[in-house]
Amino acid sequence: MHSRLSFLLGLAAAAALLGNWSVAPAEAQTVKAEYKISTVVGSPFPWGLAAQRWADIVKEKSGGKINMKVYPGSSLVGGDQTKEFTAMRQGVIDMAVGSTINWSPQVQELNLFSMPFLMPDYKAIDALTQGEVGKKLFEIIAAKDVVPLAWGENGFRELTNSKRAIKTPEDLKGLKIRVVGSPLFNDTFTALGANPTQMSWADAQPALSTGAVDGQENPLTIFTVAKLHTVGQKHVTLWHYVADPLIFAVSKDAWATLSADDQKIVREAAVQAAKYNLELARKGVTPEDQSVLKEIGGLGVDIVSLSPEQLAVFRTATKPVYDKWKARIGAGLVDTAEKAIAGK
Ligand code: X2X
Repeated sequence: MHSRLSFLLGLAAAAALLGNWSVAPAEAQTVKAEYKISTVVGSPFPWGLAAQRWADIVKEKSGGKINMKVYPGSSLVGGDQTKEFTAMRQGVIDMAVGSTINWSPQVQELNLFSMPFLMPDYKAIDALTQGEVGKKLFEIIAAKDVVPLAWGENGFRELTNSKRAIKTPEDLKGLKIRVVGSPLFNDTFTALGANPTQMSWADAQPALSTGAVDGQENPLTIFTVAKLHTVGQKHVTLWHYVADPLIFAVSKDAWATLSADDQKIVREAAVQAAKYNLELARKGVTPEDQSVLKEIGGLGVDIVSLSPEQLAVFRTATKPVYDKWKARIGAGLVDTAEKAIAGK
C-alpha cells in the first residue's frame, strides 16, 4: 500500500515535470525567426560594428536561439533615418542602435545633446548619459513603447567643408551645410550665418560630391571611414559643438516575444556592445590619442583647432538658439544637465 502510494506520487511528479516542459515549446514559438536591427551606418564604422557585436553576443549567449540581423543604411525606413523611432514604435523595426539626433523629431528631449556647446569634453557626455539625465531620458523613451537598454556613441561632430578654413562665424557665411534631424540644427547654422540644408546621410554623400552642398558635420570616425576627403571635404574645424550618443533599444512588441531570461541576455549584450562602441568611437580622437587626426592630416586635409577665445565667439553667436531650445526641451532637464556637467 505504502509503495503503491509512492509510485502514484512519483507518477504525479513526472506528470508535473512533463507539464512544465510542455511550456518550453510554447514559449519558444514566440521567439521571432529574425530580429531586425536598424542602423544608419554599418561596418566598418564603430556604430555598425557595435550593432553587429550586439547580435553576435546574443547569438552566442542564447545558443543560437535569438537571431538578430543588422540592416544598415536606414534601409528599413527607406533611407529616412528620422523615421526610425516611429518605425520602431509601429513594430516595423524590432531593434535599433540609433542616434539621438535621428530620434529627436519624436523625442523632443533628445535634442539636449544637440544644444550648441553644452558638452565640452567626453567627461561631459558621460556625466549626462551615465547619470540622472540618462536615466530620465530612458524613462521618457520607455513611455513611448521603446525599451532602451544602453548608451553608445557616434561622437563629437566636427565641421568640414570644401571651401575654406573656418575659424570664425564670418567664415561660415553663405556656406551650404548639410544637416540632419531636428530643426535645432537649422537654427544653429542659421545663427552662424550659414545656409543649412536638411537631408539624410544617404543623400548627403552625393550632394557633397556634386558640390550641391559645401560642407557637413559628423564625427571624425565617419569622416575617415566614409572617406569624405574624396568628396571635396578639405577643411576640418574641431569645435566639439555637439555630440550624438547612440541608444541600443528594442521595440516593445519585440521585447514581449522574449522570456525574462532572454531579455536579460539581450540587455547585458547591449551593455557590453555599447562599451565596445565607446572604445571604438573615441579611439584616435581624444587628447591622449590623436591617431585619427594624424591620419586625416596625412590625407592633405587642413585641420583647424579653435582656441578657447575663438570657441567663445561661436558660443556667443549660438546663445539665442541655446536659450530658445532650452525652453523647448524643458528648462528642468537642461538645468540638471548643466549641473551634471559643471560637477563632473
Ligand atoms: O546622418 C548623419 O550625419 C549621421 C550618420 O551622423 C547620423 O545618423 C546622425
